[in-house]
Parts: sequence; C-alpha cells; structure tokens
Amino acid sequence: MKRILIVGSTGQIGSELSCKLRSIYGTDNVVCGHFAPPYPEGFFDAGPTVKIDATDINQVAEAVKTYKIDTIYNLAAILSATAELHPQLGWTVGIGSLLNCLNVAKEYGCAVFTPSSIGAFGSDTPRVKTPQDTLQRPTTIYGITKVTGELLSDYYFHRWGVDTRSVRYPGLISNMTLPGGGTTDYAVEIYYKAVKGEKFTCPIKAGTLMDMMYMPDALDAAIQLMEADPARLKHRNSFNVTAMSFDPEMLKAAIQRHYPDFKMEYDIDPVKQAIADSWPDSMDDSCAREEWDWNPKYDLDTMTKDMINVLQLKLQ
Ligand code: NAD
Ligand code: AKB
Repeated sequence: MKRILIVGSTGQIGSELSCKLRSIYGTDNVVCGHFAPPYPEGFFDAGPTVKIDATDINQVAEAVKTYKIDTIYNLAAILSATAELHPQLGWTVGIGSLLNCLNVAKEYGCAVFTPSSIGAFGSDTPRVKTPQDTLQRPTTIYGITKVTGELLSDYYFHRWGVDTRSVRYPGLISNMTLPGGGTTDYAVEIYYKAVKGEKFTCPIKAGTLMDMMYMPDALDAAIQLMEADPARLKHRNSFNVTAMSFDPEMLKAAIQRHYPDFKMEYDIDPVKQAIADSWPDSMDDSCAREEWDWNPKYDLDTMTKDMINVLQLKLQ
C-alpha cells in the first residue's frame, strides 16, 4: 500500500490531486503538506495534513519519517510569470524544495514525482511538434528551474536509484482552485468571466499557440506515470504530455458556442507574452503514449462544455 506525501498540496494541482489520490489509495494514506493560505474549502477536515516549508530539509524529513511515506508528489514551485518578477524566490522554492525531496527520498527509499513544464523549452527549440528529446535552452528563471529539475531528478535516479518520474505539463485548466501566477492562467480566467457574463481582457496576443490540458487528464497523467511498469520507461524526467493546442481566438470561439454574446478584448502583458513566445506551439507526446499508455480524454470542446457546466453551478 502506498503512503503518499503531497508537498505544496493546496495549489491548483494539489487541491485536486489530493482528492484523487485519496479516492484511490485511501484517505489516511495521503498526507497533504501545506505551506501558506489560501486553503481549499474543508482542507483540514478531509484527511491528514502537515505544515511543511519544503525549502527546509528537516521539515520534509520529519514528515516522511512520521507518516512512513514511500511516495512524494512534489508540487512546490513559483510559476512562470511570478518567478520572472521574483527570480531568486523562483529558484529557491523550485530547486530548494526539489533537492530536499530528492535527498530525503534517497535516505528513506521514496519515489518522487515532480512536474516539469512546457516552460522547460526555449525559443531555440523546434516550436511545432516539439520532440521529446531536443534542445532545451529556456530564457526564463522558471524554465531554468524546470530543466535543472529534470536533470537533477535523472541524476538521482541513475546515481542513487531514486525512483524519480515527471511530466512536462502544458497549461492546466481547472475549476476548483485558481492558478498561481503562470503565463497560461488566462485560459482559466476566461471561463470565470464568460460564466459571470463579463467581458474578458486577454493578456496574451491572438495567434499565440500553447499546449493545454484539462485537470482530470493532468491528474491521470501523474498517477498513471507513477504506476507505470519501470521496465517500459526509456525516459523518466521528463515526458512531454499534451491534450490540445490553442490560441486565445480559438478558445474564445469555443466559449462563444455556449455564450454567443461573450466578448474578449486584448491588453497584452509584456512579461507573459515574452514567456509565451518562447514556449512551444505544440508538443509531440508520442513517447508518453508508447512508454506508459498516455491518452488524454478531453479536447477543447469537451473541456469547454465541462468547465462551463461546473462553473455555472459553482458561481450561481
Ligand atoms: P500553485 O502555484 O497553484 O501551487 C504551488 C504550491 O506550492 C502552493 O500550495 C504553495 O503554497 C506551495 N509552496 C510555495 N512555496 C512553498 C514552500 N516553500 N514549501 C512548500 N510549499 C510551497 O502551482 P500548481 O499549478 O499546483 O503547480 C504545481 C507544480 O506543477 C509546479 O511544479 C508547477 O511548475 C507545475 N506545473 C503547473 C502547471 C499549471 O498549469 N498549473 C503547468 C506546468 C507545470
Ligand atoms: C505557467 O504558465 O507558468 C504554468 C506552466 C505551463 O508551467 N501554467
């Protein structure tokens, strides 16, 4: 039976991953590490929780020891747009937390999942059908932490036998917890505006294509990879995974199929636009499909239908 610690469990991914992992492995076998508010509703009543600043190795080690953890999902990070405004913080949290998780995992025999991102690529990377193995020279501090994280995770696997696995997530769209300061956040915020009947001001230029994925597929990706037969894995850190690629106009059109009067204007955020311009238009995720049967369920239209249904109930 798995005993799981989620580090950074209150964010966009963690707030949903914790519910899914508890439904599979049992409530008491999933410990939610929390660092700072805001907390998801009912967070402290839903199962075991522990306060962890992951940049302090003693706090990570204590939690792993106390709860007899064998698997760490390390989600602590500062996302791309915020990290670009606070680069030192981006590095300290992204790499400090990862190194602490890896060192504790080495000592206590844990497996570690740490998401990478489309941010691990840069302007020199082939933009269309970005290959699994290709040039990675990101120009953002976020991307630099992601490439470093991929390399460190592979190093701990090859050098110390730590079972590290990772996916390069695209922008994630969800309806439980708002995203935490990324470049792709617009693709979540637009749905809240549409359902509230308000106009959306888009910070990303028309024509800017980026990979995206609906949260249920993102959760499946993490869990499926952590459950995958290690004998099939030729890669580990990190797998390209994607579900769709769109620009703001394509997203607006999908929403207008439900809300024909929905309006969008543009006010470009130069920091976010520069980041988006350095990321792929679309990734090739065939290695994930071959090595652990990755197969996303949602496309732009099915995701849009579900997002709108859920937000109509939530925001009414
Ligand atoms: P988020 O910003 O919503 O949540 C991050 C979590 O980290 C929060 O719970 C925060 O409290 C916690 N945290 C911050 N500093 C900490 C510290 N010192 N110690 C412990 N916890 C700390 O991020 P998210 O969207 O849930 O992303 C999780 C991971 O997935 C990150 O590595 C991120 O780069 C990656 N990722 C996310 C997306 C996305 O679209 N959400 C896409 C690609 C990759
Ligand atoms: C961000 O925009 O920073 C994240 C990501 C794609 O890594 N959503």
